[in-house]
Amino acid sequence: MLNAVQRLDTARETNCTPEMYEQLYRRSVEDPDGFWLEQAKRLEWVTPPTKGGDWSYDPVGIEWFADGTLNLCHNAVDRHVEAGRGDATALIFEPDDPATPGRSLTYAELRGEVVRMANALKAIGVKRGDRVTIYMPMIVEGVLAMLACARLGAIHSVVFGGFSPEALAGRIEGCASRFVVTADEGLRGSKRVPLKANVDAALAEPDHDTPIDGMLVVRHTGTEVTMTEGRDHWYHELASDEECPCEPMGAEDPLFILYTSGSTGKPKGVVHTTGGYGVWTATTFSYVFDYRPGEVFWCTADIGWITGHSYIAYGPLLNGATQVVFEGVPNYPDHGRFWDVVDKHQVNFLYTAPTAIRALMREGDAFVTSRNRSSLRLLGTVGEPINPEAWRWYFDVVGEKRCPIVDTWWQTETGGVMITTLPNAHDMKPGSAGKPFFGIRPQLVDNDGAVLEGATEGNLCITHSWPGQARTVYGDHERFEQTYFSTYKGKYFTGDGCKRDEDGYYWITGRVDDVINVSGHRMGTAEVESALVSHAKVSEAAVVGYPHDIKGQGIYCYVTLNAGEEGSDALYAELRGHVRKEIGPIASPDHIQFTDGLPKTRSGKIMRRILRKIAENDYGSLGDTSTLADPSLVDRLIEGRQNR
Ligand code: 6R9
Repeated sequence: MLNAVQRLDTARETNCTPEMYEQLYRRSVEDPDGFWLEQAKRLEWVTPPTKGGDWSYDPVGIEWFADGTLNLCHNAVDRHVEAGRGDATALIFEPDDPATPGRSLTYAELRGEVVRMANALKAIGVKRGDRVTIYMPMIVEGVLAMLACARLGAIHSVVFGGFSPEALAGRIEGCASRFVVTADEGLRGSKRVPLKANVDAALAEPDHDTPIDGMLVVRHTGTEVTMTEGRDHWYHELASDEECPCEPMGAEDPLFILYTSGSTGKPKGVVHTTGGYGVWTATTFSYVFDYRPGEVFWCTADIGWITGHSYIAYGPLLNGATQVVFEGVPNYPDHGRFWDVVDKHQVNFLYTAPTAIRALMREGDAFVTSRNRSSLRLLGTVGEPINPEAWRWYFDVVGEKRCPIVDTWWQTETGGVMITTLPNAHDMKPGSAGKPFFGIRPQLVDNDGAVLEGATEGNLCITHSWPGQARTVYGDHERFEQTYFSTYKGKYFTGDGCKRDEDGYYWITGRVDDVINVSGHRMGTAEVESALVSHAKVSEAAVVGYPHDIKGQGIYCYVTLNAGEEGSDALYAELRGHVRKEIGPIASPDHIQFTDGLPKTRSGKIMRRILRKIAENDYGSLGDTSTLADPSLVDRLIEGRQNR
């Protein structure tokens, strides 16, 4: 099975043949500046750039197209209207409940709506350079808020609507954001998410000090919410149609901040800039999906994640594409919802996560085969490794063996797709992301940093910069340098393990650091640990990932309690609830094991390797436990695991 090659019987004419890929890739690494200045012409610049990349990984400083100026909202919206494509459909909104009416906006209408949102932002005082926190459901106004920030030159920081008030507060504070855009409530699988109430709770957090100058609230479900006089405003009351020109921005001016988890500490505010990110998302969207005018694209991600930024808000719109914006979930009203949406809107491209594919696969083929999917032309996955069984089901059942699959590996920090096959240019191998995108130079190194050649396995680094690369961590450049460029000096370290086969295909094996990937959501084990120890009864906690059939990885927690406390079912439930409250439902522990101690070295370091093996029920290969301060603990941990 491994390394099996999947070819398509019916390859259609493509924008990139195998020969073109080879030729373009070679050019992109031999003459990156020439190549990327050429690609930069996909965008309309106020001042076209004459400079390509100017970067160093030691010390770390990265610039692309530095002397160019442009506005990405203009490129995503106005430009298409000015070019006479105002009647083309931009967004098709599919609400959570299929019985409620949806909405569809042409590019001309989108322009009108973005202007209204930008004017409302202006009315609450937003100016160029301000940070605006967007905490929204998956509705059109979420995308509008992002584009409206870009129009004004404000920096958006979108926080996933599933995050708790505590997590939201940390992200508002982290970038001293004085403005918030939210909605009364969100809807997900008929459940209501109290977004406005969560913002109020976040702002009431004790460690929140940044004063909020203004909040826009979008009326979505119509539920009653508390509005604070002078601070909170209904969006529809401030929206207006006055002219609102696009602010010309320097290519290196920040476009957005997006918080993401790492192996240590609090989530980092990764910063992406205007020109490089714009060129990167426009170029990758065009090649990876081979999109043609009139086709319908659907990325099921939330705008709270990088995938929703790059392949909902920016990539498709920069290409003038038509796309579906979906508020709902794959299993509501039933497990056929994705395929209902595909048929209803004649979707040609479906871009989703392996966890969704595995969850739907488990429900059987009938939900799929009972729906017409003849419009589908290409399938994509992102977020975590896809196991070959799920890949096969996606290919055989969903795509009826007609649709190429692109398994796209990338990260919040990379801005857009980095490793993938290109449709029809490459054979596919189920489970392998494929080949590097143009300009990307992957390198595998061993733990000491020695470069590994040929077919091998190691830690995945990227040796040269690309336009879509994150430039810094907001307010903490040293942390940026430390996190990504210090493990292997002079290289960008991805945190992923990876194999390369004899055909030069890359197979991502998952994170090699203390980051876990639960249903495609990235989480630091340290974040879950600090949530657990913030509970009054908990003394210490260690959290590891373990293989989970649907989620990819599950969250396994080892917890020691304060003296006098006793583990019980009630406390188990209380701790789960506590973590959900501190971080959000995506961080719900799958297992909590109470233990009288954690395996530590004599110097006090927790031996996570052992905890991982025990969580995986793999006791045969615990490795050397002789350096443990208390070796007998291992047997007690195993016994505790078996009783779970
Ligand atoms: C886009 C996104 C990044 C981490 C990354 C890796 C995992 C993403 C993958 C994949 C295997 C793929 N990952 N795509 N692993 N195959 N096609 O997901 O960004 O949320 O920052 O997560 O996700 O481990 O390092 P982000």
